[in-house]
Amino acid sequence: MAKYGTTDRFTAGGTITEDLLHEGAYVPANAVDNNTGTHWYSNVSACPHWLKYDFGAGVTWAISKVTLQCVDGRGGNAFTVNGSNNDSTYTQLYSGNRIDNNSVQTFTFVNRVKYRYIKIIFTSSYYGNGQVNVTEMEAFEGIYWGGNFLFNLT
Ligand SMILES: [Ca+2]
Repeated sequence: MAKYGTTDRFTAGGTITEDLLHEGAYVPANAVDNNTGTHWYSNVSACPHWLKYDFGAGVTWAISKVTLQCVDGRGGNAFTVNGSNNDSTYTQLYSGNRIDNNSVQTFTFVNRVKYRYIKIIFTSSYYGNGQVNVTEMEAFEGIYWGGNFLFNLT
């Protein structure tokens, strides 16, 4: 069994941005404020829509686990998780689908590389017009010791 850190690395300490201007007051920061009563809503337009989290200069994490919580029938469906250290070239770490609209879902994957930027790209939405909601998202790293994982990550 893989093990993961228990500290959510998507916090108020970094910077979160989006692909296009969000709807209304539903700013990207609402997706990482640990408050399930606040929400990010993408621009009302076709996918893809994305949220990008910058841990900050000199801060990197080998993210291996992401949780996504959506509401209001506008959850993202197909999505990818991507990492970068220059915000230009991204490596895809995970590709999958959320199984329904409104539950908290956890996605794990093998990644041994520490990245400063994590971008989650939604390529389809459960909502007809392509708008995507994220109420909360979290990111956790795999656990290291001496530069190696302590366990089998399969
Ligand atoms: Ca929130």
